[in-house]
Amino acid sequence: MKEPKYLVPGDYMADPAVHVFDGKLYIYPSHDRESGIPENDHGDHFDMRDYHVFSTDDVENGPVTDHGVVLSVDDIPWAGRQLWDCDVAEKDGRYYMYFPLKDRNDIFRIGVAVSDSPEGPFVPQPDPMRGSYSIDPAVLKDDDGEYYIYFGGLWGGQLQRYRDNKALECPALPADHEPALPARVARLGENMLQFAEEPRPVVILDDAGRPLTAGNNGRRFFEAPWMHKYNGVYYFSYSTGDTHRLCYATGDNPYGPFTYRGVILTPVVGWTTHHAIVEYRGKWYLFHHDSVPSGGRTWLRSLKVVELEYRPDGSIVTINGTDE
Ligand code: FUB
Repeated sequence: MKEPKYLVPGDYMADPAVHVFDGKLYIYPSHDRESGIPENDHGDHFDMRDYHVFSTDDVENGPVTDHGVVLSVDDIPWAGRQLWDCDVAEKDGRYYMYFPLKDRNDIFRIGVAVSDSPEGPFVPQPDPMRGSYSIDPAVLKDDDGEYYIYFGGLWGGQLQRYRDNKALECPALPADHEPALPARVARLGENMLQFAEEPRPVVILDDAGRPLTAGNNGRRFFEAPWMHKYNGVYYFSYSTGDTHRLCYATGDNPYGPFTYRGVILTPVVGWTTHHAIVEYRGKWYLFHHDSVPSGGRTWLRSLKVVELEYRPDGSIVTINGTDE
């Protein structure tokens, strides 16, 4: 596959989470819409209200099926506003959707909704996950059958409101020379509905073994965590937010620490960048989004896919985004 391809040209979809279930590829995106809310650093303009599920069995040439609305903000008992990036994991034939949503106090929490099918519909639990906060959940099913949930996002994603899993009285970003705020990871409990442990920091180190600093915003974590394994190595990838890159770091276990390795995707048209990395039928793909079709409106994003290449040493070949 030489050129990137738009997957859902008829609608605005973003933040793809992608998995292979029963041999088919399932895409779980955010559903962007025009809300009329002015753009700001809190992300109020990302005022999404439902999720659709898409599937295909031919990423490069095949049709993409829209399975319709599978969860709506109106069905979530604790809902305030803003359904942001979700992910779905399968265990024992049931499908668990993890989604960030602001509660009625305008605090992001992570909820779970359950289905018997990867196509949904998903039925939400009555309450958010205990001890959950911030945004962008992404779940790894590890080879030993354990599941790990990664999450977190700065600025509008509210991660700066927490330290050691406790809410601060005043949100605070670290000084430039201090370690950057990390994403979080927790093993999921047997029933997939709660954390099995206190979330831990996902630390990213530089080549000298020092944590990346907050001032290193070309490399440090901002939002959109994703975890995949390639040749037994754990690849933690993420968006750098205000420098608009997708970067990655590698490690030898799901908790890290991870060592910074490089840039996967340079900036795209639009403010946010977000992704999933998946192997399907022997090839690796980067699913992501940009705002080209909407003429650069940052809150109206379109889903894309492009093939991803690894070098023999396990490094990823950088892909050029659309903002050149
Ligand atoms: O879609 C809203 C937010 O924008 C996501 O949660 C972030 O990752 C960014 O893509």
